[in-house]
Amino acid sequence: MTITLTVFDRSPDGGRGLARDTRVRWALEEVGQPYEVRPVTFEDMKQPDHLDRNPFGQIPTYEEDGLVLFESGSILLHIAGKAPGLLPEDPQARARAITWVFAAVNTVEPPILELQNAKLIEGDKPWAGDRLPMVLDRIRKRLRELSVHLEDADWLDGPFSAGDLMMVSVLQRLKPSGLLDEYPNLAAYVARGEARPAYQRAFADQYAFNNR
Ligand code: GTB
Repeated sequence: MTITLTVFDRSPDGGRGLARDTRVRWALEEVGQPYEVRPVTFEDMKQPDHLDRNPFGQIPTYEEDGLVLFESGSILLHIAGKAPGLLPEDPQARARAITWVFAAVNTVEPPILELQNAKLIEGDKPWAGDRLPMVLDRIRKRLRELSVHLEDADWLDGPFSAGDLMMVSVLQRLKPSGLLDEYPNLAAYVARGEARPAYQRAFADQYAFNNR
């Protein structure tokens, strides 16, 4: 069984690990599953071959024995469901870990993505200066809430899980903004995730790939 991920041929971040293949690589490393990558350019992503894998023309996609998946959250849950290490056995703890994956992509990630849009896409619009503080407020609200929940725990709900993997991946996008440092327990939480050997391997592989 060969697993193949599509990844940026050259990630625009030059290998800082911010593209969404990193979270999938990390999950595969956590469960000890080898994989191959298929690089695609921005042009390739919009061609029929890739649109068959992901109708939205994005990376990452995941192929395994004729199964083709897109959406990093769905891919993560598929990987986590097949091997021990990312989801607890206890049904209630498992359901809570899955809840945290959704919280990461559905509740915390959207305002963070808005910040990228506000800076990179809308930065030159006449109203950009008025909008930015509102976007920052929405992010701070989520960070405050998450910080209160985490308190001084290592992970969101007991042992490290897929929920932490996704939440750390989502929060990493904020590092350049400095916002994360306003919440020291969240900054430490992200650092804890990044210190995991599986993350280190995933990061090193995507870095080497993007700098080949
Ligand atoms: N909801 C989907 C998922 O979770 O898988 C979103 C997938 C997605 O946004 N993929 C992006 C993509 O394919 C790459 S990760 N974009 C190309 C397109 O839409 O045409 C987003 C990303 C890109 C670049 C950086 N960077 O350079 O810092 C960071 C994150």
